[in-house]
Amino acid sequence: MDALLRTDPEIHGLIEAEERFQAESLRLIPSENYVSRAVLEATGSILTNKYSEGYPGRRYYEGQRNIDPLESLVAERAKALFGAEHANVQPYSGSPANLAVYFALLKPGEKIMGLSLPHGGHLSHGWGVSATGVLWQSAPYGVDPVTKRIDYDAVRELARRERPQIIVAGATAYPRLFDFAAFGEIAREVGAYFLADIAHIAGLVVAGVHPSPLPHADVVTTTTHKTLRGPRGAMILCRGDLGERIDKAVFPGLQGGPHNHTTAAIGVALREAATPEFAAYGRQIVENARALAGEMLARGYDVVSGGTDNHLILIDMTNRGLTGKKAARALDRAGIVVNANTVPFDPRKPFSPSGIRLGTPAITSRGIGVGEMPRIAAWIDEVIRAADDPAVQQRVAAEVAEFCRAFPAPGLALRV
Ligand code: DSN
Repeated sequence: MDALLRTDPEIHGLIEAEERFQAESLRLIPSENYVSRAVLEATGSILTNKYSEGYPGRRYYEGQRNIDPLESLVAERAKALFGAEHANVQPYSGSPANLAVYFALLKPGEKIMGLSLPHGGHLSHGWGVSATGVLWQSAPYGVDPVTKRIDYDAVRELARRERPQIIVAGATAYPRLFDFAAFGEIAREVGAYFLADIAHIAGLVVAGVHPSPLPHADVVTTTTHKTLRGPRGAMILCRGDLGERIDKAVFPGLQGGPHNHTTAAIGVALREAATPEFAAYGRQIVENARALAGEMLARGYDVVSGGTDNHLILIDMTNRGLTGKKAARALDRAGIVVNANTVPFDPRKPFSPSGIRLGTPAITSRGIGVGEMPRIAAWIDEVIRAADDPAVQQRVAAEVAEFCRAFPAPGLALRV
């Protein structure tokens, strides 16, 4: 980054410091990852210079001789990888992608039925403070109070009563598999569209370790930067007959020009994801998460739903006598990066909730395996027990940095 260093040493310094932090810390936020150098190169390419409002062959600006084939190639890769009839690769990120789906398929004031935010759903699934909960009515479903899993009979009953126009299956903090076939049946029974938001699990779907929502869903949205290990962006996959409505909702409905550098980087990530190595990576994410959940359970932690089927683990800290925020802050000081998270039926507010959320996609990208999970769990436990002890946090941070040296993260230029 020589030019950056010469032009703007302040920004250069912050990026370099962040790179060192990413290299030397255990990144356990389940929505984060380390992209490859190839993805970074495409993201940082000259494609950022070009405007391309419209779609391949139907643009509002000239000079699309390279952009049209690029966008078509990436959309074809998306369709092939997920088995979709239509793909739109222009959404800027996950929330705009979901907004575009509602804008395409619902009239204002119609009803969205998604997983409630404190039970693991996403803001953009109709939650009140999101535009999706302001412009449309919302009838959220939750998880079962005992099992902390989705009760499909309860979802069916709610759908029959509420008659939503769209049912959303997807989550940011649900550690169990989604039964997409069941959601599809319920949606068809009540005459609703079925949207599967697979932002968190797209890489697991590609790897075959989570069932695919296709062909049960009418529309599938995903971000591209979580388990899929691409740049910050999103895609909408849908039935062929809905393609035109979805495309119109993205542009001109909600967005201007697509971010072509991101589109290219999504293409690179899709190519990487179509390899046997990526399938092995997806399997390892889940094995690591299961092993880490088992280690935390063995240390007496209240792992929500008793374990995990995917890449994430939700832990209720109430029985440890501290809030999720306090635990997450102590871990951060020790070089272990997680986020505080609500747990189902949380009596606390989202900014200072009862739980923490951990995930294994990023550490798995470093080649960290099941054999290392006892050590990671022991560090987490030690720091949480010493949440008020900076000396313990500093010592663990040094140990974590040393450990990370043995597992270089993909994409980082810096070798520590
Ligand atoms: N912010 C994402 C996550 O962390 O799960 C969801 O949008």
